[in-house]
Amino acid sequence: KKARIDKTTDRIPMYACQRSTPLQHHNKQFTDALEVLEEHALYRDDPNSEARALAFRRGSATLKSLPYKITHVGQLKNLPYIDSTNSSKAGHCKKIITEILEEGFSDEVEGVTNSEFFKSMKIFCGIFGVGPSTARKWFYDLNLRTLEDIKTKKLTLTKDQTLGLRYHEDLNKPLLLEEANHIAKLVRETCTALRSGCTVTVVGGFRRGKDKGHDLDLIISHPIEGNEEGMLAMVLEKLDEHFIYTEKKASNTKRQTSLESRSTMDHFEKCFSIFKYRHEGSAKQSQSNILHLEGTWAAKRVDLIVVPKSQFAFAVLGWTGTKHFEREIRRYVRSEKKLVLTSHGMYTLDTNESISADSEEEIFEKLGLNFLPPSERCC
Ligand code: TTP
Ligand code: MN
Ligand code: MN
Ligand code: MN
Repeated sequence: KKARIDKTTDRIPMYACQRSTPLQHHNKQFTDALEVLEEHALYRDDPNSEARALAFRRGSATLKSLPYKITHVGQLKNLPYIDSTNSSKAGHCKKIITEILEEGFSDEVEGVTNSEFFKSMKIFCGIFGVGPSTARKWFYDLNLRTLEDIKTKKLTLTKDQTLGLRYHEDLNKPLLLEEANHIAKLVRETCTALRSGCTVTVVGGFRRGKDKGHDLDLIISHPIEGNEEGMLAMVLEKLDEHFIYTEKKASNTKRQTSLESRSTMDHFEKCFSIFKYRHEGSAKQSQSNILHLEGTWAAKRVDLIVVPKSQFAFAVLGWTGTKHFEREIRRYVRSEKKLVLTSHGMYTLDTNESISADSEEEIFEKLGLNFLPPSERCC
């Protein structure tokens, strides 16, 4: 087995969904650098930036799946999206890795990291409700640079952005596993009390085994098809005092056809929310500190998604991520299997027939893929 791993000429599968990618890997120095360039590309607004970003992510994803550390340029030979004779984009990844191997750092990456544009865009996009296009307007049109600039300037903000600024400090602290488990438990107990048999499943980064994240993603479902209906409104009402903000998205029951599958957005009834997380022992703390009579709490992002049983396995797969894993498995399915995979189901590309599945394992099997547990989808 060891010999197989050390042979650099061995072919690494092209698609990230065909190989194991653990959370902890051996090439962080290189993948961090490539992901800075990916992030920078996503901040920019030229017609090629999406493709550029993807190329950096693909190169990074290849490195994350290697069971050894890259120590010399020769090991890059034949690596997908890094060593390719006919791709200048792969060449760019290779150039960066080579620079880091030879100099210990990459001039280009350092230049981007230290640029005013990158630093400001990172701050602005770190505000809940702000994306690259708003951030670019603030940077270029209004000449804003810092969080202070945003707070002091009388900007027209959306509801999201107003709250994003108000709770900026809280929302930019990572949500810890222990806190996520507390919130999940509360939502689960509330749901099952409202309707017996209701299930609440942790998806997103925490399902992949991360010990912190930027939010908590929860799928609400029920073993009897249809019994999940109405759960979102009920649980939000029951937990009203626990939420600072809830942004509800109505479900779009129109069946997603293969024609619409390009859109990565799904059609589930869901809610992007800000949760008022009360710290453990805060009541005790408040007694000893007269200034904090209400106890201490922090704003935390929680996503709730309501899913009918027949789509549950697909929704769990689609919401477990990473975003790159989802992109890769969908690309594999379309190109190699002539099927369409979404968070709602699986369909034949030509006749749009639905193919059902009751578990993630069954989906992988029907796609001719070896099963990857969530902890191996960290690409
Ligand atoms: P995120 O919560 O954005 O990311 P994450 O949980 O992987 O990482 P973090 O710890 O930073 O929160 O998204 C989780 C998954 O949900 C991701 O695979 C994409 C998917 N998703 C959808 O399918 N539809 C949506 O509308 C959104 C917002 C996410
Ligand atoms: Mn998440
Ligand atoms: Mn995220
Ligand atoms: Mn989320």
